[in-house]
Amino acid sequence: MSNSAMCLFYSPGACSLASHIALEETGAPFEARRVNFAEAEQRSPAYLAVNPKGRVPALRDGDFVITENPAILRYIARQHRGAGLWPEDPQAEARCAEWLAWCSSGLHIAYAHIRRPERYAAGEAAQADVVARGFETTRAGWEEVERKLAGSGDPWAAGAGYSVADPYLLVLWTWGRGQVLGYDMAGDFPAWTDHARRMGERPAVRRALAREGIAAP
Ligand SMILES: N[C@@H](CCC(=O)N[C@@H](CS)C(=O)NCC(=O)O)C(=O)O
Repeated sequence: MSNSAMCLFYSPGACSLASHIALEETGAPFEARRVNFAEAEQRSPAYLAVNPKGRVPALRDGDFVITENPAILRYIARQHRGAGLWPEDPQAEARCAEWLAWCSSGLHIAYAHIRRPERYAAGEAAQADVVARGFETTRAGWEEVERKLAGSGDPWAAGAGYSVADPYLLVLWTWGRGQVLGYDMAGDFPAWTDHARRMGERPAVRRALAREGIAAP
């Protein structure tokens, strides 16, 4: 366990919400520092000195800075072992790691094709194509999450025990509910919505959602 309070750089509703929830789950004090996307603060020299990639989340723990949600989530869990956020059982651990990898490198990226097509294509027509494909791959990804959760019979993503995979799934659930995707989450993704509602019953989740101004599931 580190001595100083960790500092999370986040933007409301962004993928950093997963790390934010994980920090709340530890029960340890931490600082939540908002990065103002509306003012492009993620590209300001001060923030680039923290995370040269210009993205959130970033976590500062003393002199140590870590970026990338899966790494941050694991770091938080490992630094606060007592919170039980990282499974001990090898298969549950592998399942947790599988979710983290898929959330960040598959599902998040599918969504980014809709939100940030300029990252993936230059011309207007090509970007429109990227967006259209993004809608398809995102929907397919969301449906696959639903199938997995519906078929697992477990309350949490990695099995019987809660883990840092669960907050990540909640972030994506809120994106599904949001204006860009506008999915009928309860109707089309009922198992995922049950999971989101279980999440919403956790005091740590409610605190993080309240701080970010996001409605509970
Ligand atoms: N691979 C990174 C992605 C982080 C990321 O793209 N974060 C978005 C918010 S969800 C961001 O900071 N966007 C700022 C921008 O694109 O300017 C991770 O998993 O942490």
